[in-house]
Amino acid sequence: MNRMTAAEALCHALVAEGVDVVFGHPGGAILPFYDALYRVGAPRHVLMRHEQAAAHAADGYARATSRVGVCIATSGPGATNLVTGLATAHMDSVPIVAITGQVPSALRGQDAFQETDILGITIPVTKHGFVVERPEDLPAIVCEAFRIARSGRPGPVLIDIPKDVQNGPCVFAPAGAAGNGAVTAMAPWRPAHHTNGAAPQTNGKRPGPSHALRDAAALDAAAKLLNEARRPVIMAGRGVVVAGMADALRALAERADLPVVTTLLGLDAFPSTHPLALGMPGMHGTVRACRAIQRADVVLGLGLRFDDRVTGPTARFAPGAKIIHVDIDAAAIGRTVTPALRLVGDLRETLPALLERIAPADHADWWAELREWPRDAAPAASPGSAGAAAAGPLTARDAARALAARIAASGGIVATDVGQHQMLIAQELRDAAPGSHLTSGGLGTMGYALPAALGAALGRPDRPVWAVAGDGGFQMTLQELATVVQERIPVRIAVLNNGYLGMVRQWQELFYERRYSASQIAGPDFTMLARAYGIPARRVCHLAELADALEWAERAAGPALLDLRLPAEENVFPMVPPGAALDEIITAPDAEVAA
Ligand SMILES: Cc1ncc(C[n+]2csc(CCOP(=O)(O)OP(=O)(O)O)c2C)c(N)n1
Ligand SMILES: [Mg+2]
Repeated sequence: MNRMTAAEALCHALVAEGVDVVFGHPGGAILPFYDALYRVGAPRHVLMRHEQAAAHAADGYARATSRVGVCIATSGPGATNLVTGLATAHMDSVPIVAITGQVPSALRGQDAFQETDILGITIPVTKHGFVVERPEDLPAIVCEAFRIARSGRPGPVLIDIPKDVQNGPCVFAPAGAAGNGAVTAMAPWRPAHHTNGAAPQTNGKRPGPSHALRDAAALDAAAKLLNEARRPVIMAGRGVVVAGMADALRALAERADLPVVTTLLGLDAFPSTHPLALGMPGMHGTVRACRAIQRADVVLGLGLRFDDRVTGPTARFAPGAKIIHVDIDAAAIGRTVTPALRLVGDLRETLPALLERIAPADHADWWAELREWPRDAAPAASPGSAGAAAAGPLTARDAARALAARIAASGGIVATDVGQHQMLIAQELRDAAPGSHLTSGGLGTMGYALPAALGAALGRPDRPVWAVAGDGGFQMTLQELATVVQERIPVRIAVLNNGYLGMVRQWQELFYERRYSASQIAGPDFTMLARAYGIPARRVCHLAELADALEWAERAAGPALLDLRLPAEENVFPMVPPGAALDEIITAPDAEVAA
């Protein structure tokens, strides 16, 4: 038992949760915590240049490590700057704990300097929020916040602490803390009727079989549907990655010869070069994945939301299929598509239970049909044309392909931003290991890549980490180059620089008769900018120079930046036009490929 201030107890409580690094930016209302941090000396603090980036860094750290990420901000503008990052994490089920300072209790409700109701503002974009009213409550609240963030369907949790409460007396007993273990190891089983994370503590023990048995009838029914299916398809989402069940998914698919589609956030749940892999579904998915879904008689959805970018109009989604939707979040089931069967539960329970019930099968006729449709988004360049292509300008497709190959070959982690480059990397990345493809899928947050990569690099110092951003999104958070330098974070940065808000321009070209309204975007010379921050940089204009530049960046001892100059008007295909059904997918006209 140690007497101390609540601010000091907060430092100790974070350390007891296993937190090794926090991302934040100080200010008046959080100064007691920063003073305690100075005196306690732990956890490590990374000073971010903007609080949005602090939240993205915590998010990138969490996705790459399967641990809880932590971000810190002062009251008022510091706290509101976190909101986009919290919403990003909330949409993609990423466990983070955000700690905000608040004006002293006596001033609350007076529109005091830098007062804002951050709890109220963040209710729709967090899993839970706390205001700490009494200093002695702080350790238990921290413990509870971490438990909620990582349990069930993970998500962001806010802790708002008035300044006087931070200064108040507190007793800290470390025994209560659970340890910032992997989400997969710590998340307790959540029975179907709990929807807000309020599951009982299990002290990290795996649940017994009784819960699974309760759903035995639904599991039997799901297995029957799958065993009798002639054209089955598995759709796997981020839930498979969160649950750490990529191996079980593979076992299930291989046992019954089941084709596997992986969503943008589930790309790292199943190896993309596996013979059973169909690729990504949805707006920029593969023809094979999209057509398979439309022809399927049974769709098994595992840990995904069936969001609109994946389904297109739900009335025309998988028209011949009975859908089995398996998810830990009961509220996610039936929100968009109407399943024939609902299975609420933890994939660590439901997947093995399903596997037991699935009979070996062979779907040769189905595969004969599936193989008629291309699985690659774009054909590989023919060997004869390679020389000509190398001498010509670098295309976005070639840049993404080379980057993805390099990152995969080095066992790297990639954080992408939002836009054309994001879709190209998703299409080109091969066999990403779980936790190695980080992107803002649900919210589609530009500016995510650099701070997320920075957080991932601190969480996984053993792996090369790349930020791949467009020239538009990069300009939203490039101030974090200073953080990268100050903290000596060896993140590699590739800016896919087409001089446009490329994805917006693509829509304007295809659907607004080329009226490029506000989509042309100027930027600085990114190589000079990087050097101004102290980061070595290279510009690449031709494919022939790319391999060398990638190798140079990979070998750099610290951060490095590549400015990849691309043609202005290249489009990303395949594409399901907005409002169209998945089988109305269009592929690139020849002229596009050459453009
Ligand atoms: C914060 C935010 N603002 C606006 C958008 C809308 N948006 C989606 S993609 C895009 C263009 C991205 O341009 P760039 O970063 O250059 O990437 P590119 O598409 O050119 O690869 C925009 C503006 C968004 N997703 N996020
Ligand atoms: Mg661009």
